[in-house]
This record gives sequence, structure tokens and C-alpha cells, in this order.
Amino acid sequence: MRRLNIYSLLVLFCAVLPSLHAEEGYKLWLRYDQVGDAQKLKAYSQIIKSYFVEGNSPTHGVISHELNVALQGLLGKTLPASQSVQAGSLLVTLASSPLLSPLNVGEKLKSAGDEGFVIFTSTLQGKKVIIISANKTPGLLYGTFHFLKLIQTQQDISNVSITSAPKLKIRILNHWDNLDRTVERGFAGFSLWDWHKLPDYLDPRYIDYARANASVGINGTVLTNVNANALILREDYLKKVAAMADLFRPYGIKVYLTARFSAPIEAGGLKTADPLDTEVQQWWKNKAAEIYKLIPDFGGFLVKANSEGQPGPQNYGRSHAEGANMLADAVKPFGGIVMWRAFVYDNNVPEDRAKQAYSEFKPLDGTFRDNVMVQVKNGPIDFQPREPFHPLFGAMPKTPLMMEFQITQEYLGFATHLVFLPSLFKEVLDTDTYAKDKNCTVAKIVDGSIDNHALTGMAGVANIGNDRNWTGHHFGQANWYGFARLAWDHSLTPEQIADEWVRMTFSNNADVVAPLKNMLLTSHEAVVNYMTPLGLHHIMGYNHHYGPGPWINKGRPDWTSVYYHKADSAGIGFNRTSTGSKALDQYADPVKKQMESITTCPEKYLLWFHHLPWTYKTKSGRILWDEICYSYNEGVDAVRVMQKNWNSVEGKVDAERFKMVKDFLAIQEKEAVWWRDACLSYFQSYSKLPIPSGLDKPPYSLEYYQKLSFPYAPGIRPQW
Ligand code: GCW
Repeated sequence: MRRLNIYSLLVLFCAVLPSLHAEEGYKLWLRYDQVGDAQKLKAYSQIIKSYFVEGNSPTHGVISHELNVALQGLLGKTLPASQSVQAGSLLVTLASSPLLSPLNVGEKLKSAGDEGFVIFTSTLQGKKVIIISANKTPGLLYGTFHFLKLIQTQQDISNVSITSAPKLKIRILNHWDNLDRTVERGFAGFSLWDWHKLPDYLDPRYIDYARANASVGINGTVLTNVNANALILREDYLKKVAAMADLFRPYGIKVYLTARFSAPIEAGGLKTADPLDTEVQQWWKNKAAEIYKLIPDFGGFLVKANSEGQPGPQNYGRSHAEGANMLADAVKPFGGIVMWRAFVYDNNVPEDRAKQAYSEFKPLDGTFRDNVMVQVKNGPIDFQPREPFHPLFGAMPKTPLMMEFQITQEYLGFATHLVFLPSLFKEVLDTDTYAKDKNCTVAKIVDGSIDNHALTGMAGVANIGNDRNWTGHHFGQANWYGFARLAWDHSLTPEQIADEWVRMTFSNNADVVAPLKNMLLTSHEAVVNYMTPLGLHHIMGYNHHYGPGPWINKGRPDWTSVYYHKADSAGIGFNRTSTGSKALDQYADPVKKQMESITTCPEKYLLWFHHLPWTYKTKSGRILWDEICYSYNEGVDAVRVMQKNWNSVEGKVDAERFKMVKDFLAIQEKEAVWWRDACLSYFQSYSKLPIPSGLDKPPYSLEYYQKLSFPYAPGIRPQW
């Protein structure tokens, strides 16, 4: 009996072993599981009988490989790769192919540029085929992945007609990865880049990284942290970078690096890094030439200068433009660009931190070289759960402004909270800046359509590490995916993105799609409510930014919480109106007017712009204090609904991912309660008002919450 038990356990263990391996989340949204719906499977198999990839560049090789793997998985059988047009061919070829001459494909691709594509059903040589075509090879790659997505999400492909082109030119990930493999604000393990073994050993994972990015149209990657190390510019490191660039090239991905402004001193032995010094200028020119010799398609530099202790042109009394232009001149002959960050603020400046980037950069509009983009974070403080849009959007018409979003959840619960960021991204992109007139949304500023810029882009601070599932939380993958989809097409809705991602990553089963979409689409509002409702911001733990810390009042004032919430016995909130810091002066008139008036200011931004008494009557009819209490509770409740939704898919998704997400949701629930209780305890010490009846009261004293400490919270360099 005993033996039998052990035996059956063993059999059971062996039976789950393969699926354990298969369900670790490594495959992201490229799972290519066989189409479950038998009718659809039959229809797909009747329509596509073989594939024909015409051309033989390395990218064509990538396409053939992907089609081979994907179609085999999705259709459950090997499709022949043919070299001629046949009935049921999936033909992948450039518009210039003589095969397509009868079809006038060029016309369809007129505004598709170098990366756009068409997918259409047609008749060629009397045979019914599906054609994926593009002006240039990258378009074929993107078209292929798009086509595969149609099957992954079980769309009808009996008569396809799709044209798609990216709205932005540069769609790039920013890795805040250090050379020692720690990742600043990274919560998914260590850096993927194994610098020690490069360039001799190329981890196959680099290819999977490139594939995943190509599948969603990412075409650039900044490998190194913006808090930069000049070592990356040394010859041996550049060779490592070149090895990665060689791997990424067939996937349409260019490599970029961060440039430490003081590199001429640290890496070049010069006495200064003054951008107007001719020796310094020459050093950068030589460095650029050296880089381009190794990496002919090197993308360029990303720079954080004179911000949070980083060196920059202001160390020499020069402006950001003078610094950026020096680097721009160095890479210009090779077609490179400079992405110069506008994330600057200085605690020696007595001005509201929210105003400083604008004050610094707006006067520089029109003084940057044409290969410089100014990279602006979505909001004026720092990737908070919710911020109004950054006032620089719309304020620098002569300069291409690049959007910087944070995909890694530095301020949104790290990797254990499920928060679907496309909701946050879209809220910002769709906001009207009124820069010229109405309908000048942030998206239209960024895509260059308002001010006629050809150089356009969007950067996402990556949430990727060497965890097997890449992003720590299985649902963190949706943020990588969603960022990329919006960088390609900012008109997509969070609902569309969630739908695609759920179907590809989990299941097309309606009983799974509906609850998972519900979780995703309610998650952003939930985190805002349980962390920083009604416009509150920057009240997290000090330095590591983990958990609540509204009491933080020591150190650099603009790194404390009290600087931002300004709670006192009279009320709470940061007055940024004309009677306060006047930050609203930095916005166009209609925005300013709307936010300035307490009756028209949306309540989601109330305490961002106004300081109000605890007894102020909010739109719900409740006093402000009560509204804060209810909002925190709504956040907690929403997490509990997410848990219910997730529990409903047990048995309908694989057990491994189910368990991990369930455990993470329990952490999220616990931490949402912690945020609520800690913040309400603290604010109550000022409001002196009771928690409304019916709502949970914090179980511990304020001192209890204040004493919690997390010396090893992840995301910053270990300090032991
Ligand atoms: O939000 C802050 C982070 C820093 C980061 C900085 C930046 C890379 O706390 O860790 O540094 O933003 O964006 O430069």
C-alpha cells in the first residue's frame, strides 16, 4: 500500500513535470498553443497550407523560423516552407518583389514608411493566398507577428485587409541596468546582460528578448542605466555591446547607450568635461567614431545630466542645450541621435519641484540640434500612480519631445502588485494640452503631428530582469506588451490591449478573457485609491520607495512626503494655483483655468493642485476627510474583487501561473490594507476626525507603521 502510494506520487510528479516547465511564463505572449476551437482550427488549416518567405536576409531567416515554430504550434502540424506561390500560401515578400507586380501593393503601402506593413487576402497566379508585404524588411517582420496574432487571438482570416504603420519612429526600452547586473528600480531579478561573459558567451535569452520586442514593434534598447558608468564606453565593453547589437539587428532593434557626461575625465583622462572645450568635443567625436566602427547602426546616447547628482554641462556653467548639442555633433555624421532627459530638479532651488523642468527647458526651445530629442517623463514629479501631464508637452514646439513612461513599478507596488499600466499611459496620452487650440493631445505632441516633427519617440523604463517569467509578476508582462503597443499605435484603447494580451498569454476562453480583462482594467484605479487617492502623491517609503511613508520628513525636502501632501490641522494638499506655487501658470490657459477652479478641477487631481480643509465638501457630498477614507477603502475592495475574478479561473488556466498570481494577489491585498491603514492613521493625526462608521479602522498605532523598516527592499543597490 505504502509502495503504491509512493509510486502513484511519482507518476503524478512526472506527469506534471513537463507542464511545470512549460508554464513558467517564459514564453510571454508568444505561446503559440494549438487553437482550441476545433472549427476555427479547421478553418485556419484550410486557409494556410504553406508559407513562402521570399528573400534571404537575416531578418527573413527570423521570419521563416517564427512562422515555422508558430504555425506548427497553433495549427498542430508542420506546414511546408515553399519557394513558389501555391493555393493557400502565406506569402511574405517586399512590395518590390516582381511576384507582386500585378497587385499594386506599393499603393497600399504609400504611407506605411520603412516599418509599416500590409496583410491582405488576394489571388495570385490564379491561387488564393494571404500576402504580408512591406516597403522594407522590418515591416515584413512586424507584419508576420501581426498575422500570427490574428490566429493567436482567433480572428477571422478568411478575408484579411490590414494596413498598419507605427505612429512613432523610436519605440525604445530604457534599461536602468548597472554593469554589476543590479537593476535600479528593477524587481524581476538581476539584469539580463551578463557583461562578464560577453562577448564570448551569448546567452540564448538575448534572442528571446529580441524576438519578444520585435513581436510588439520595439525597435531600440538602451542597455545601461541613466545613472551611468563611463566604463561602458571603454573598448572592451564596447565590444560586448557590439556583440549584442549583432544579435539584435535581425530583429530590427538598435542598441543605444547612456553617456556619462563626465566620461572624458573618467574614461579619457581629460581635466574637464566642459562641452565648449575643444578637446572634450574631440574626445566625444573620437568616441563616437570608435563606437560606429564596431556598431555601424548604433542608435545614439541617452543622457541624464545635472539631475540627482549626475554630472552635466551646468557643472561648467553651460546649458542643457550646449551639453546635448556637443554629443549630437559627435554622433550626427553617423546618423545617431541624443535623447536628453528633462528630469531635472534641484533642492537648492526654492521652486516647487513640479515646476523646475519646465523653467529649465522651456527657454531652450529651438536651441537644440535637429538630432536631439528631449525626453520628458509623463508627469512633472516622478512616475507617481497618477500625475497630471508634464507641462513641457506642448510648451516646446520647436523641439521633438519624447515620452518617457515607467514600465517598472517603482511607485506602484513593485513586481507583486497587479497594475495594468496602459490605463495610466492612455490617460496621459489622451489629455488635451490645448497647446495651440483644442485637440492638441499629449499623444499628438509626441507623434509630431502638431508641430511637424519627423523625429518622434516613446521610451519605457523596462520591468525586465532575469526572473524566468521576465517581469516578476506574470501580469507585469502585460505592461511591457502594452507599452510597446501604444508606442506603435497610441490610438489603441487599454481594453483592446488587454483583450489581445489575455488571449495570447492565457486563453481565448470567454470565461477567462472576461474576468482577466476586468482585473486588468480596474487595477490602475485600484492602486491609485489604495496608495494616493484624490491627487495625493509621493508619500511612499524613503529611498527604496516600498510601502507607505506619509510621515517622511527628514533629508532633502523634495525627497520627503510632507513636502508634497502638506497635511496640517487645517487641511491637506499642495496649492499649485495662483495663490500657491503657481505651477498652473506652466499650462495652457484652458487647462490652467480648469485646474485652478476648485469646482472644475477633476477630483482625481484635487490635492495635486489644491490645499483644502478636511471638512471641504467633495462632489459625493462627503467631507474631504471622509472621501479620503472611502477612497482608500475602495482601493482595497477593488483588489478583493480582483482576487475573486482570479479565483474564478482556477482550473481554466495552468496551475503554476494560477498559484503564483494568486499568491501575489494576496500580497497585494495585504499591502493595500497596509497602505490604507498607515496613511489614514497618519492623516488622522492631523484631521482629528473619526474614520466613518462602517469602514475598517487601522488595527495598529501610527508608531507601529512608522517603525516598520525594510533595509533590503529591492530595486536599489544593496547597501550591506
Ligand atoms: O524616480 C527616480 C528614481 C531613480 C531614477 C530617477 C530617474 C535612475 O527613484 O532611481 O534614477 O528617477 O529617472 O533618473
